[in-house]
Amino acid sequence: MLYLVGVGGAGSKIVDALYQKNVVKKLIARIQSHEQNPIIGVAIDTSEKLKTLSNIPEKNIVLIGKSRVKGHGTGVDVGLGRKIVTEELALAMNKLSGVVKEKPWLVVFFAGLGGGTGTGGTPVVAKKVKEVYKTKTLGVFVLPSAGEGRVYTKNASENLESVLSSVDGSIILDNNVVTDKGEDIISAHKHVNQLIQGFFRMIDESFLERCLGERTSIAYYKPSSDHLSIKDAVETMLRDSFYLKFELVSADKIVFVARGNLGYLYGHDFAQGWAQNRFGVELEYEFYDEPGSNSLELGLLVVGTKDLNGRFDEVKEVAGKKEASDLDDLLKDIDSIF
Ligand SMILES: Nc1nc2c(ncn2[C@@H]2O[C@H](COP(=O)(O)OP(=O)(O)OP(=O)(O)O)[C@@H](O)[C@H]2O)c(=O)[nH]1
Ligand SMILES: [Mg+2]
Repeated sequence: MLYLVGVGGAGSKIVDALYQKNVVKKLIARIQSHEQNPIIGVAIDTSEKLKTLSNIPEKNIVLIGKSRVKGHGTGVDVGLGRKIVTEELALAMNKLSGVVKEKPWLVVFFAGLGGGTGTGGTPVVAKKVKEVYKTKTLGVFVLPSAGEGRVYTKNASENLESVLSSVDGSIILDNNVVTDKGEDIISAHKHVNQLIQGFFRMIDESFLERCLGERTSIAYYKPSSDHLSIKDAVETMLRDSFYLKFELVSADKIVFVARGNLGYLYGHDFAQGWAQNRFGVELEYEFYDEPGSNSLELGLLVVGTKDLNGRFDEVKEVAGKKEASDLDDLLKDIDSIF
């Protein structure tokens, strides 16, 4: 049994996205199980926005902190997020135990970092889940964009280690990589969520185990051409759909994943030699052949990220400048009044 647990606004929306486009159904079809519900997604949040989710079954959502924040979220208060989740852990765990019929083989947490609920709450739930179910855990975490302001960056940077160390392995993506390309934050959310959705639609249970004990990031790409060199596909993904700054990655290994008609792909040995020369890493293949299919979906799992704090120094600087320039604008406005 596989559990997908979203904590906070971003985490809940991502789990909801996994219920869309049959992602969960496709995963279920691949999981060797005789159980009726081998995969279950749960969303936990302090915001009423939970109720606007349209794909996850209503019985799988848990609104917490009603008496403290009245369904409005914590307002980027990590301490409050931690406190509410700690106080109402039983409520969240009851929801889980109501749906957990047997020991899960893996629990995957999803959260955006920088807000209060996901950042403060995820380590609390993750530790409890490990304690109760004695199971392996993974986290899919999204870093905030500098444009969201200093508080998000500060919260994410100060709590990153506590979040990452609360799970056995992680997949890390960064909204800031998308906003740096000129997209606004809403479309950054969309791109990142679609990437996660696409990637989870392709893989199977054993693939997720590759992330245990590792800090990783992923890419996803559905090519339109039916004849594709693997090297070009890897380059395209690293350029266009890899949402962690590549300079911060010291890849130990890159896994190229493909599902569909593998006859469309060529250049296997060439791509491996190229990856060795270009990045000094092994390029591994994980192929899910669907002969006769007329589609192909591709992904990358990049294993090994450097200390991510460098990323925060840079983002803090941008966030600082942005706030300074907002202040400058304000001062100018005030000046012009007098
Ligand atoms: N990729 C992605 N990021 C999101 C999404 N929703 C919010 N985020 C980002 O996730 C980070 C944390 O925001 P939220 O998840 O809304 O915060 P929260 O955990 O609900 O915390 P509070 O509302 O402060 O209690 C921010 O950087 C948001 O931009 C989403 O659907 N997808
Ligand atoms: Mg929220």
